[in-house]
Order: sequence, then structure tokens, then C-alpha cells
Amino acid sequence: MEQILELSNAQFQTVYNTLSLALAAMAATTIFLLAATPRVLPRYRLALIVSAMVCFIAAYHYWRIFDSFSSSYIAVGAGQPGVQEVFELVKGDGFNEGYRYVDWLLTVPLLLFETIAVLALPAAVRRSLLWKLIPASALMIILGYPGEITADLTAKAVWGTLSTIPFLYILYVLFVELSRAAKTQPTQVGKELAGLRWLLLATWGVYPISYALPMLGIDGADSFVYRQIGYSLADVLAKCLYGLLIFKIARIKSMDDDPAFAEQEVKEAPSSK
Ligand code: RET
Repeated sequence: MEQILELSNAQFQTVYNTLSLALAAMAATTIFLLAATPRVLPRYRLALIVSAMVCFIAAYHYWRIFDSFSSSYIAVGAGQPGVQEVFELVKGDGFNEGYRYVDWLLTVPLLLFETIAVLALPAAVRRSLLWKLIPASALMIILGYPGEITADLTAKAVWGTLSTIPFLYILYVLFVELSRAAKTQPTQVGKELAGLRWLLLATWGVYPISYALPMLGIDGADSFVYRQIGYSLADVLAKCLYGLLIFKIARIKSMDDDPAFAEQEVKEAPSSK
């Protein structure tokens, strides 16, 4: 893995704070989603629980990533007149980028699962979609990993291209096949689902771009910092914001399925007191 030997103070602080922000967002969303399960019908709770699991797994990995990052660099030159403070890589294991891939290997299939679960589709349709999406997502992450940890740009391009094949297949299944299956959904859900898919496309697209920065001529410490920001912010949107949208869909569907539940939920709102 290409290790960055030196970061400026600003670069170190930027990565440090971004990782910290992601950790806080993941932990808070986990609590929110678990606490929100009674606000949807039991048939939609699995989707919320899986979404909370995704955020929990990510919170754990961000804690490990944060820990790995903050112990990999040491401040030198602080307080010495005329010397700029910088952060140098401590000799040893270095910063472990592998945690991200372990995280994605677990969370990406779960994210796809929660997307399908919230739609409460007929069992046969659900099974067929999951059989396509889950193996493809695992393949995408596994093929991307060797390219992430190499400093050789040709190898990076080859693995990146291989990983893009299952990535495009997932988009095809979500945009073409899922659209067909989702025709039976209430109109409001159809709209939310369209939003969900666009969020997915916009955030998932950030990962290959962040990965490809060294091939686009941005290298060294800058590439490292942009990649950490790209991956972290995309993770917050793809897991936390996505989870909140799943909650919204589950709630709309709950109200739509059961008027008595809708009535009770509305009565609880302070505005109707
Ligand atoms: C890699 C390697 C280069 C090619 C492609 C990639 C795609 C990664 C994606 C990751 C999504 C992660 C998510 C995590 C949130 O839980 C592996 C960077 C296409 C799409 C959604």
C-alpha cells in the first residue's frame, strides 16, 4: 500500500476531523434507526434494523480507521522557531486502508438487502433480485481491493476496470429490473424510490472517482486527503442519509397499508392536540 510519509498540519487535521465526523454520524444514525422501528409496521422493521446494522458496522470501522490514522502520524517540529509543524508517518504498520474494504464487504450487500426489503415485494421477485445484487456487490469490492493497495498505476487500472463490471451490472439491475418490479408500489413510494436510486447513483459514483484520483494525475498527499474525504462523505450519505430515506419509505408504506396505524400516528402529532 502506498503510504504517505508526510502530511501538512492542515492535511492531517482535515482527515482527522472528517473521520471523526463520519464516526459520529454513523453512531447517531444507528441509535435513531433502532429507536424509530415502532414508527413503522412490523413488516418494514427488518429494513430499518438492517440499516441500523450497516451504520453500526461502519461506526465500528470508523473507530478503527480513526485510531489507525491518529496513531500512524506524529507531529514534528511543533513549537520550534522557524520550523513548520508537519505530521510524519510513524515507522510500523502504517495507516490501514483495509478496514474500508472489510466494511464495504459487509455493508454493501446489506444496503442492497435493505433496499429490497423495504419494498415488501413478492418473495420470488425479492429472491431473484437479491441473487443478482449480492454476489455482484461482493465481487465489486473484492476486485477493487488489490487495486486500492497497489502503488502501480497499471495494476490499479486493471483491477479498477474489473471491479467496474459488477458495479455497472448492479446499476443495471437497480435501474432496469427493479423499476419493473416497483411498478406495483403506491405513487408516493414510487417517487421516494426514484430519489433513493438517484442518491445511490450519486454517492456510489464517488467511490470509483476517489479511487481513480492517482490515475487522473492527482497524487501524493493531496490524492490521499481527497480520497479520505471522498470515501468518508460518500459513506455518510450512502449509509446514514440512505437509511433515513429507507425509514421515510417504510413510514409512507406503513400508513398506506394500514389506515388505523396512520390514524394513530397522526393523532400522536402535537399539531393535532
Ligand atoms: C471500487 C474500485 C474501483 C471501481 C469501483 C469501486 C466501487 C466501489 C463502490 C463502493 C460502494 C461502497 C458503499 C459503501 C457504503 O456502505 C471498489 C472503489 C466501481 C461502489 C456504498
